[in-house]
Amino acid sequence: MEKTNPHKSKLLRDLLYRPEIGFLMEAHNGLSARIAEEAGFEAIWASGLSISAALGVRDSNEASWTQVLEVLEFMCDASRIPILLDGDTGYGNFNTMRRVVRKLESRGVAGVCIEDKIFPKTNSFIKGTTQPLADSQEFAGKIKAGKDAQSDADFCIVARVEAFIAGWGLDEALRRAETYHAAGADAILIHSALANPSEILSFKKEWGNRLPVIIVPTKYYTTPTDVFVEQGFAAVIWANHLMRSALKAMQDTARQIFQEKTLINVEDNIVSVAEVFRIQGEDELAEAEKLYLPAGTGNFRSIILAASRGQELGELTVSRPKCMVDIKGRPLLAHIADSLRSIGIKDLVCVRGYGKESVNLTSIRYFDNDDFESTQEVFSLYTARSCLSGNVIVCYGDVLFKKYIPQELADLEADFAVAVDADWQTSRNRNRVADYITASEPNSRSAFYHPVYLKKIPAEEGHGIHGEWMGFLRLSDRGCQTVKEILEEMSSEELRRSKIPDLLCRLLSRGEHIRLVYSTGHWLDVDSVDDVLAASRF
Ligand code: SPV
Ligand code: MG
Repeated sequence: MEKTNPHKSKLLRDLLYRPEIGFLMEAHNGLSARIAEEAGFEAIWASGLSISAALGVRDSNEASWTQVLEVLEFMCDASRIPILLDGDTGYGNFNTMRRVVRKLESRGVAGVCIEDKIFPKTNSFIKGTTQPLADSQEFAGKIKAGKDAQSDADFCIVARVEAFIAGWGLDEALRRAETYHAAGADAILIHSALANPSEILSFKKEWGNRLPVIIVPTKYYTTPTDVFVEQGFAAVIWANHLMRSALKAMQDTARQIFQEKTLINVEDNIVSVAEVFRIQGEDELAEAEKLYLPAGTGNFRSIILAASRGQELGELTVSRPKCMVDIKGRPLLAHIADSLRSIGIKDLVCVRGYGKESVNLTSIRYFDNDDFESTQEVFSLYTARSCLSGNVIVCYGDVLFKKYIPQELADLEADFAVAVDADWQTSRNRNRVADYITASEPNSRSAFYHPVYLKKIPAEEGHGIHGEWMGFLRLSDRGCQTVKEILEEMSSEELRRSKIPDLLCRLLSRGEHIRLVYSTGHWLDVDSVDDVLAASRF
């Protein structure tokens, strides 16, 4: 969607001056301009009648010329083909005309047509014969002023001769056309309100090819287009037909919905909302977002694995699973969901198992691992494998964490990434089960500046422990596909007994690189009654 196309005026000039006839379709706003272009038209007639009608006013200069200019700006932005503005009488005298031309050029309009009537004008089909014509010398001065004002040599000024409309004959039409030619007009528009083409044909016969001649067959619409081709007209303007067809469609739809008080019978007769988005260019915006926006988390999904009961919590988990244990008045899962949402992850998926009826927070999609007693986390993930696509953060349903931890994972451009607590000794002192890891290097200032990778999980004695895996796994779309492949490769026994660290081992043995982000503390997995108490202080 180019804002301005420096070649638009050249395209219009070429259309008018080439031997073959050209066709201009009326448009009156950005949408109809785009529709005209998509239909295949080479140029647009920015009709005064249609623009005023679309604005809900009369074709009598009720909309000011700067308001028309605003409309034109949208039309130019929305289309790549040249626009010839129906500039009425030029909206004033020669001085207004100069200013109009400069403004049109700056907006990317390719040309303007002015008619030899008096401001404020009246539409030619409203009591045309009673309409006074402009003094031809004064009108010629307006054309000359416009030509002198343009800075783009290709910008076209079309002189519209209204002699037939006003009830004058061929001689007056020819005399005026010649005066405007001499003043510098680039083309003549000869208008007629007859239901047959006799006036315009007689004009063309006498005028010959002194300047290109444009016609508007709104009233003599039954004339075959071949006639216009044969007589050598430069261009035909279909002057108001998008506005009139839209008007009919809108009237019909409005009446029908008003009468029937339902949309059921109209839906199939109107375009889909998707078509509206298409013509608005949503695709282009989506592509641009990929180029210019930080990846963000808006397109992330999180899969929360929360099928186990958490037997270690004793009585607390008799009637509900660990993820629903109360922490400061709300279930643990609600805190997890809040943290993920706070970094922009809206698509939350939870795999539940034990006490699944009680796991019922809203705005979370649930999958059920009904085999929770005899399976481990990988089986839960397998249950939700249909959600393994796009950017995903897999996490446990029993972990409290500061939101920067998943945020840092999301910010990494990696197919696989895990969060690791470098302060593992503190938790080791608490004598609890933990997944210790070995990394490509220990946490340090330098680790902050370049990529660190997971090397072993569990850490191998001798290689040293560099941290504790916190239960987060970030996957890109390719990462998701790889994990799905591994899940499909696993025997059913492997699927049932594997934990996420087993999955990480398989990724490593396939030669995948797993990025690692260090933090120190700022998370807590709830494994004991003491942890629940600690969680309340978290
Ligand atoms: C317009 O489309 O606004 C025109 C053509 O000026 S006509 O309505 O035929 O005068
Ligand atoms: Mg008009």
